[in-house]
Amino acid sequence: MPIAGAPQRPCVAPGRAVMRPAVTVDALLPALNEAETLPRVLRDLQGRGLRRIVVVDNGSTDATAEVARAGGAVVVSCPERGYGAACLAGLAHLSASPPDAVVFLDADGSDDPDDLPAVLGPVERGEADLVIGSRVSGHAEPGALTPVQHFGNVLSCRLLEGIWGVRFTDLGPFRAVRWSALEQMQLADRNFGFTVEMQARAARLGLRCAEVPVHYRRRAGGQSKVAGTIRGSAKAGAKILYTIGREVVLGRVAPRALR
Ligand SMILES: Nc1nc2c(ncn2[C@@H]2O[C@H](COP(=O)(O)OP(=O)(O)O)[C@@H](O)[C@H]2O)c(=O)[nH]1
Ligand SMILES: [Mg+2]
Repeated sequence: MPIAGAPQRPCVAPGRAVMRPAVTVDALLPALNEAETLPRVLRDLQGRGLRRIVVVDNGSTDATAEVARAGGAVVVSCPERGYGAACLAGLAHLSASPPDAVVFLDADGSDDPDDLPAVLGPVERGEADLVIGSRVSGHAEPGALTPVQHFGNVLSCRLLEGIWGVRFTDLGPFRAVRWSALEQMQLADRNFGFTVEMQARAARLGLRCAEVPVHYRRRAGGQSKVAGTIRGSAKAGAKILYTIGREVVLGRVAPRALR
């Protein structure tokens, strides 16, 4: 069932066999020093029916902001480093005129915009509040996901399933979420825990979760800040486990509205 008030008939963008989303969708890309990869990512996102493409410049020291503007994106500045801080700054910006749904993806060229219709599909059809693009059930280019990421995914997803009975195979960055679900979730994690916080809270609140397979490529240039370094992986892993644990505790003690 389409979202109330949204145009119900999808149309096709000229020159591209991609459906225009039947709901208003804004894209949000956190970006820290991604000037090398952003032009292509933004080019590939054009003509796909997105209302706005928002790049959150996360204190970059390169030309990320300029490149993003030149590529047609709205640039939001968030000097406080952290993936979650960047995402939250982007959401705060969107809240002035919220879309029906937000699609998150990385600025490093790893996610494939051709997968956008698949990721948005369940939200558009009114079947899901949160859709995760799974790099595990989809196709990850050799080397795009490290063994540590594979292990972390399996562990986290087993925990999510064991605790809340919701089955995911990945904590991937390419995801679509309904605005009303974001309002309910009140996400707050300011760094590596943001993606898992979203999944754990959606599961805990009984929101409708879905997963679709997506492609995942090695980053197209620039430098990895998380999975590509031992320090980044260790910090992310610890934060992910902490976030799941905290969500369990919150489920027991949070006010009824958040339970
Ligand atoms: N790790 C990290 N990523 C950030 C931050 N701010 C924005 N990002 C963006 O988040 C995305 C994921 O980061 P990336 O370095 O590709 O992580 P990896 O794929 O795990 O190696 C990229 O688009 C980054 O530019 C930040 O403070 N830390
Ligand atoms: Mg990456």
